Amino acid sequence: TRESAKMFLKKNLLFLSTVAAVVLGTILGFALRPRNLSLRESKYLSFPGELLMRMLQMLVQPLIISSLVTGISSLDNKASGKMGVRAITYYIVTTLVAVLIGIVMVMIIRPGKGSKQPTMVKIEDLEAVQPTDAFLDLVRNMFPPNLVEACFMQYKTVYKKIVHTRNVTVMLNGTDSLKGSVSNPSSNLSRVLNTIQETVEEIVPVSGSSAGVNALGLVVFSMCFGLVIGNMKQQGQPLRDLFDCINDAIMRLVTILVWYAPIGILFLIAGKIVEMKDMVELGNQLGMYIVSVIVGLLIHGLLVLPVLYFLITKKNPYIFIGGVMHALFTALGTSSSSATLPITFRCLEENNHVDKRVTRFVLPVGATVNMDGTALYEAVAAIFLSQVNGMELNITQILTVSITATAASIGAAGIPQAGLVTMVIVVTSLGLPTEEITLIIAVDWFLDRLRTTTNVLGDCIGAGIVEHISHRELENQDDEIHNSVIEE
Ligand code: DAS
Repeated sequence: TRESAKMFLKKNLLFLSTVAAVVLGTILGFALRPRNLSLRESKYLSFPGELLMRMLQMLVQPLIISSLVTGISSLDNKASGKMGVRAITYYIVTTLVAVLIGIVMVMIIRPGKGSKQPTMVKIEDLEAVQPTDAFLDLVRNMFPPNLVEACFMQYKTVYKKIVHTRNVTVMLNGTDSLKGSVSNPSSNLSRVLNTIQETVEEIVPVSGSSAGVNALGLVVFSMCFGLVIGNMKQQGQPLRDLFDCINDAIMRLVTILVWYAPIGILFLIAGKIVEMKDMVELGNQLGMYIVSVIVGLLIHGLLVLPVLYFLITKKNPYIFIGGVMHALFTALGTSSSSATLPITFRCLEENNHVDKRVTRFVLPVGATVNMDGTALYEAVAAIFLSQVNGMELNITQILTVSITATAASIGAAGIPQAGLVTMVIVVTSLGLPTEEITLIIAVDWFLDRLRTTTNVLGDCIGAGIVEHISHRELENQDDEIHNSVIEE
């Protein structure tokens, strides 16, 4: 037993340390809250976590390109075509199921019912930059910006506009008229509100689609390039070897980085919990809204996806999920599917032994377009906001929400709070004013973690299912390689 305990520890040390990081980060965060740290101090606290995010982001772009190009070019067109169709079918089916679960939950729990509780949205000014911030920026930018970074920068700039623009305390209370005190009396409330309104609208073209499109563009480019060099028989071999080698090199970098991840996650969570002082007094409405999202995500993640996995593969889904727990906790800590991608690869290939030709194809696409958690969340949030505004949705509007929530989740990039951004599409499709979204911003950082974890779980289950269905093509491919080696 001592031997087996040592083996267990060695095998799961990383996973256990990530769990410990989430727990300790939460404890540290709550221990520091009474200290009322300033915005800058909480930024310092989460700095090690931000470094982790940037190191992971630095790997994501080359990882998506090299894994997709290698994955697709290593399969013949027929096999990759079939695998692609299966993956896309899985994505659409599971995302629609997630949306339906979300709609049922929010229609049963009806969190938006009853009078609108006063909801305080507290937004603070960004304090002036200090030399120490400049130093931190220097360290931060040691990791080369890249396309994903470009999305982040655009996204961050606009994100700051919406969250840290004004020193505003806006009380949205029961009646339609907005009452509230604006800390700098010079600017009147409506001007501030339409500042929020225009920035909310602004963020859709900038970060919702651009981050989504950029990440999506990267995926589409890599798939086309992989298809082309897959068809360049002998001539393409050096390129195929090159990308294969880049992929292995990136995964070696991940192996090094993965030891730092728990430390980064600890400070990421602690920093977020300290910042949580913007948290609104949770009226029972918002409380029930959070319950609707969480119950929906749990049903989808712990029931629907495992049952689907079992029905198709006849294997125990919970053992499969056990193998990816490290990736799920990383998603919980970073609230970014694309930042978790390097660890998702490791978990599926090393713990669950999923064929690399499948993971390299399914995971990069999945992390960008397959977001069950986000789709469910957007359906719940949009319908919650309509309930808060006393709207009764008819079947057409319900269908509209299903379509727009699915589309918005595909458009969302795998970056923090992308789902909040693309939700503007769903809210607008219901004819609701977009500044309603300020109602749910304060709790979004928490729900983002949970929906991102569900997104990553959906990608993992998808890889397991696609591998199972495609095992015949993969075996044929192995035989062909085997025979050609014998011929040589
Ligand atoms: N945080 C996004 C992700 O990485 C999901 C979201 O914001 O909805 O999957």
